[in-house]
Amino acid sequence: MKRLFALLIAGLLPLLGGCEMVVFQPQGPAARSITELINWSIWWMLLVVVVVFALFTYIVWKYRDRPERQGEEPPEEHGSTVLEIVWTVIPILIVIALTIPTMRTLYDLEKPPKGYEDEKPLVIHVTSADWKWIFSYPEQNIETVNYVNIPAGRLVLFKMTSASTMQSFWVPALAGQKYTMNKMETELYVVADRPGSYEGRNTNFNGRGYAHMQFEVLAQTPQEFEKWVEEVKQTAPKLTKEKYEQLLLPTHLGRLTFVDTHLQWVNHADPHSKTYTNPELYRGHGYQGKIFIREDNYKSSSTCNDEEQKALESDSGGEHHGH
Ligand SMILES: [Cu+2]
Repeated sequence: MKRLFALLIAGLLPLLGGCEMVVFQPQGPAARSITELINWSIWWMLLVVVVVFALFTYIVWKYRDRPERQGEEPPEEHGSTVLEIVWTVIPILIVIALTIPTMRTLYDLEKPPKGYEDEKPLVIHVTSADWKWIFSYPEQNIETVNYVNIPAGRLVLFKMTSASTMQSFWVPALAGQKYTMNKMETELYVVADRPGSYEGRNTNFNGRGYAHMQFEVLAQTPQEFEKWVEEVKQTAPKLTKEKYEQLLLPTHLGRLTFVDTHLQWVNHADPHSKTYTNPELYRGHGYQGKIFIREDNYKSSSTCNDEEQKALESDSGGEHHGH
């Protein structure tokens, strides 16, 4: 038995060693405040677990069957006001202790982190498509696919949207998860403490390519970043409209780099933008992606006939009201 237990432990140790708890190793102020909140919550949960298990053990031990009791049962308690107050007030206090820091953190995450309030952010537009991430640097006039370089120690503002279905942007080492949605914009402030490579991924299931919808955030020194921008400007091909439409097809792509950004033709965050969602590509479970047809103006042409169009106009499903 002992040997079995030792074997089990020996077998589990490498698993634990290989497990990177990236959420508990924050590399920026936003992720740090989330980690602090998680730790705070874990302490309170531990307190509850410890108290409950201690009481359970004590009660089981205290009221165990003993020979001198001879099957005698302890008296039942009825309506103890003191106990009622105790087990109502304690949970309320715990909920308050969890709620206040949670709300404070959530609201703080919407703003630039402390110490960066007055800094002008580097704005990077994030466009998610099936199944890739497109990053546009309007100021630098360059665009990347599936990787994004940022200067470490500088405030970065990601303005995020989706060219198609809803996706979710998460770089656990740097910030919390946030959704990207077509025809609307979500914002995420990020600062990386120091240079390093961080993994980002989509966390919202959106079809068969979902699992591999990953990207790298490379935080560089400001000098390295400037050098990289210059290099891209000199060596990368120009982004054309045809090339961009190809990018939006539901495919996996490696890393790509371009001069110019797609923002000159379309900003998918604009409520009146082209959706670039081709309903034929969403033919799942025997249904075409109906909610997309109505507003679909893929390449400015309608793909459905008049009857279909009428049927869809009377159907109010699929409306997306703002948040
Ligand atoms: Cu939405």
